[in-house]
Amino acid sequence: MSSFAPTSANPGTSAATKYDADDAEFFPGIPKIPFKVDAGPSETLVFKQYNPTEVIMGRTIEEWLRFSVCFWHTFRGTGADPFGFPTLKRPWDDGSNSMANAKRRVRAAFEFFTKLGIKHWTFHDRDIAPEGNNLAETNKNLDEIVELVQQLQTKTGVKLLWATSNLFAHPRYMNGASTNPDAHVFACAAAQVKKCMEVAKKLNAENFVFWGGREGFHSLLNTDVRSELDHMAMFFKMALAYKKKIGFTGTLLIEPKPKEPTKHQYDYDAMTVIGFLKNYGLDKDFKLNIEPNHTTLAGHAYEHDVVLASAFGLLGSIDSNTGSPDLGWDTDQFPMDHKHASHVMKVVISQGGIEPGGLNFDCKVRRESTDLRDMFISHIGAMDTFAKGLKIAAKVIEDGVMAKCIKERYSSYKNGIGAKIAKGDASFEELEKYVMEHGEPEMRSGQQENFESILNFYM
Ligand code: XLS
Ligand code: CA
Ligand code: CA
Repeated sequence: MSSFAPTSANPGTSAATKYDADDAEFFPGIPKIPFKVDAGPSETLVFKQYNPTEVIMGRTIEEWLRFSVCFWHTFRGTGADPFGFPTLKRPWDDGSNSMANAKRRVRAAFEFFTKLGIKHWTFHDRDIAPEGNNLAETNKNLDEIVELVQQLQTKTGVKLLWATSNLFAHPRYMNGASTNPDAHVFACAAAQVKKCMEVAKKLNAENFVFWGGREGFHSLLNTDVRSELDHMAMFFKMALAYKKKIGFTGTLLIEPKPKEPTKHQYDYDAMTVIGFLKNYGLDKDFKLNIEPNHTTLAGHAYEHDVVLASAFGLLGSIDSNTGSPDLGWDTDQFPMDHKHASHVMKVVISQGGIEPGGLNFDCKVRRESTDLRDMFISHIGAMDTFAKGLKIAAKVIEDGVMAKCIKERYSSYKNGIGAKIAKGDASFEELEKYVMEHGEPEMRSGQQENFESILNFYM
């Protein structure tokens, strides 16, 4: 998660005026990115794999992938880290919290989406508009920016994949939002989500995300975990009630993450969230937004939570990024690994697509990647990675070799005693009798290396 704070790359400058004109160009010299079949390795501003109109398994690549740019990293990220000042200087951004600056960022973003050919975007309420001195002022700021956003969405055809409320940056949320021990803070979070949901409806958002960065604890000593979880469930119930009341049709998504910024977060991983939703009777109305960088932080394989969420019919959307395998924190890097992408796309194809969700690039360029071109190159590289991952996954599925091996591995549940177990018709007594009669099972190889070799064939 990067800088949401108004730290500035070039504080105090007001040289941004040339970007205030309606027809200002923010990325001069960068064309609309084309697909080029025979591009060489150093041609970076072209797609080499992502041909949006190519049809794979009955759908265009664009329809399968539903890419989205996130506003926070790409248009609010400054490259600041706990040890160093901002490094990313965007010429239109004077670092101020002014409305004029907020508008320039939004207009720069829509030029970026259009040149990249990405049809979706995502934002936090507080990324796009500054907080005012009180809730009424803050809402007014948001309304003003949303007007502009609405015009730009209409003009460009770019849609809002999801909106979310930033319930973690403001000091009032230091002890949590819906899990805060102070009910007054809970009320602030509720008021904020209420407004953001109205905005989401106005902008035709296809989903609405909840990420609980401060919903958790640093110490069990001062924490009543059961009350906090009950309150969080209550919060989600109110959000659902309000969604229905205003007729917002987007899917509600919860995004798991085990830690960072809080030591322990309640939405630890996919199975924890699924258990929570089932416990509080929310599993019919919420799905999951899975971010693989969070999955690996939870100690699982990259694709683990995508697989688990999908297995329970709850995979709603994906924040397609990656961590660094040799680091233990949330680096939000652009995904560049074909094998990882193919694992994810295999799940997406198998569940019949990710719509109304998508693949949101919750990714930031490294603080050392300071050129404006790097913003494009990073997205292009990740889009090509997922396009290739899609093609690999489609081949794996169409060939059916792996599926056949898996089917064979579980074939004992297809008839006889196995079929009875699977149907729920068997009992312990009957199974004991079965073992008495049939003795020890045969050793059956798990064939992990065989599966790995088959997958490598398609890479
Ligand atoms: C932080 C999360 C966050 C959510 C949206 O780690 O990834 O960015 O996606 O609040
Ligand atoms: Ca993250
Ligand atoms: Ca995310």
